[in-house]
Amino acid sequence: MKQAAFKKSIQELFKQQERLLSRRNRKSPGGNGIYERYEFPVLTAAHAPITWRYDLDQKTNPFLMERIGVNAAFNAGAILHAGKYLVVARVEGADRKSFFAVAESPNGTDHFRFWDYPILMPEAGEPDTNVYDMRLVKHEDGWIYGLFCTERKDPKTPEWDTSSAVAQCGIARTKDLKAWERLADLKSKSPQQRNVVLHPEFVEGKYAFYTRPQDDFIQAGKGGGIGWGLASSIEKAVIDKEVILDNREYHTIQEVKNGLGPAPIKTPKGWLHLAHGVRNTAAGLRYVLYMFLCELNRPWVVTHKPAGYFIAPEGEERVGDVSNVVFSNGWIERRNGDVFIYYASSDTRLHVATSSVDRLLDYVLHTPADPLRSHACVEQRYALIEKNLAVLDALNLPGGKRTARKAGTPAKTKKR
Ligand code: M1P
Repeated sequence: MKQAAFKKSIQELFKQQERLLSRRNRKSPGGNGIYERYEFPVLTAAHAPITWRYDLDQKTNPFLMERIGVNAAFNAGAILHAGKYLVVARVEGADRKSFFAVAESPNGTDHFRFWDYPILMPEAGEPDTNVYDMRLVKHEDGWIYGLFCTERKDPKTPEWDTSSAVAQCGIARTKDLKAWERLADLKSKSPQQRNVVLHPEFVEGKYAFYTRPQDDFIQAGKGGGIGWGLASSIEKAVIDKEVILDNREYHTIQEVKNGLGPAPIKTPKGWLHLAHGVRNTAAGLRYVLYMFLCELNRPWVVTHKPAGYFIAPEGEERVGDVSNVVFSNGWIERRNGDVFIYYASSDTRLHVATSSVDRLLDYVLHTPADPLRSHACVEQRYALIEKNLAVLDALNLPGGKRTARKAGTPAKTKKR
């Protein structure tokens, strides 16, 4: 290839990517009144800068090949910092290793662009094999913390077992999301820790953590869930005692496992939480998002929890590297009370959904809890139907109480 043609090919690469990066994202029509989805994902593998993937030197890459591919950009921590919407995405290379990278948007719903370099997270003690799923927290101590999963091969497994890993919680802190100080990994009594989140305020003068103290031993309905524990130090955080705040439970969306999403939002009614629940199906695990509310003064006490899922995979979200998954570890509360929820689908891409603290509180406070039995669920629905039919009558709208038939009641036939 002549030098001019090579240069033109580079320009074409940038031009094509620019179309994607500058694409406007609009709210999808419809919705359920709780939140709005958006037309396009906000971040994908194709958003990764050309300079991270291609060798642009004609001497060493005469065919202008992608040299270090990016496979996915998904599960992202999120923060509003210096007026910018920032997400710290889990970027996965073609080599399967994940790393963190900051992408910035002026409005939180589109025009996300990665910063020039991904984060070179310092290693602490034993090197991490893989790091992923950062939760960002502006703590009242003045630091921004990033808590993430650090995975290493399990040293106790026999040589033939090349997939068993030990997952623990890595902790790093920063003031600007550029310079990161790595602290010691969290120590707890659990052999595996994932989905660990730092509470934004001190509790009893200590750092408070949401944990997930369980093995990856999957057994429906047997203990485990989202935990809560305190540590005196953040530099060498040790949790001696964990209590379970939200259990796994038989025949619910979190039968197999659950884990907290982002750090909670403080509201006048309590700490608002977003989490993921996992159940097993014939097609494999299904990950959905759910919400709950905790007491302000005792953040480990759940006061309200709507039944079922808040967001489940829909349309193209259903398919990806790990299909039938939605996962969220980041949301942003704006000053006006809007909430931008960043959720990833099928371990492949990142989306946004928008709502507000008022709407989310209404959802959490007034959506009925899971009564845990089909019969009780139908009774719950009957109460809603009865109420609605009366409302339709009162409003003089069709479909009200006068014309309604209960299931199983034979239709009235005209006498001949
Ligand atoms: O593949 C789905 C998710 O699986 C793990 O989450 P959890 O530990 O809760 O099961 C993580 O690897 C997460 O990144 C991934 O999205």
